[in-house]
Amino acid sequence: LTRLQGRTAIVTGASGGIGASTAILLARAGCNVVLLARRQAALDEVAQKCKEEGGEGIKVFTKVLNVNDRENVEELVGELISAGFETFDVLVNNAGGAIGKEPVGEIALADIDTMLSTNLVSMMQITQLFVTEMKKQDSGHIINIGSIAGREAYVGGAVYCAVKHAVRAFTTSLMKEVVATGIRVSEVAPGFVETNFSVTRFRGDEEAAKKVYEGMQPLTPEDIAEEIVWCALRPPHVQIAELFVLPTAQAGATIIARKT
Ligand code: 8X3
Repeated sequence: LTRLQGRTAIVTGASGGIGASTAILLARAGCNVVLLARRQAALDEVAQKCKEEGGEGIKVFTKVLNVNDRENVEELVGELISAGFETFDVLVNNAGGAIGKEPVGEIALADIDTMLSTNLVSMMQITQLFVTEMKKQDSGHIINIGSIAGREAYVGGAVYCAVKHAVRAFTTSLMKEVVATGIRVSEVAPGFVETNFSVTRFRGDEEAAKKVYEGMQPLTPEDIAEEIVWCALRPPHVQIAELFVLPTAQAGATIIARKT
């Protein structure tokens, strides 16, 4: 399929996990990629892979961006236009994550703030920037990464589940608002995917993170990247409104079949 050739995709949280895999697959599909993340070295590595996959024909642009740095985010569209990007075709809002598993009553305010601003406020800000451009074009595709946590609230996930439910609500409102335009809106909501997600959730405790996926086969970042790119590759009149993707051994946030 050549539908993404010569198009431009913006991916947040592109330095690792689902974001990095998605950027690489988009490049392979012939798409120009704009990679946003906090860590330059990791971004450079992903950019290199994108260039290898996409070849001479594609543009790869990286920008170190803390998505919570609101002024820098605001400048993004202007910078991309100066760098020669003419259209903004796909936006993958992937940046986000969970911090801690404390019960309500014991959650640090700083962690609440970080989860809200990373998963929600910055996603909303970036979406507003690009939906404005997409409306001018009367085309574009906004793909938000949701989660099983946006469908099912679980013990130890009060804030993360709340923000992912909010991501889902925001995505649905947006889809309804742009129904009369050529803009498509999708939510891709995975269950367990083995990335740095759990390491961050457990504040760097690799052992605790590993335990999450013990005795079961989680999804890989590539699995979800394939789904994201599949959504983007549908013809313009086809909108995958939502895609809920679980490992075969998972049937709910806490319904996991483990082989011991
Ligand atoms: C997915 C992570 O732990 O909610 O966002 O399944 S989890």
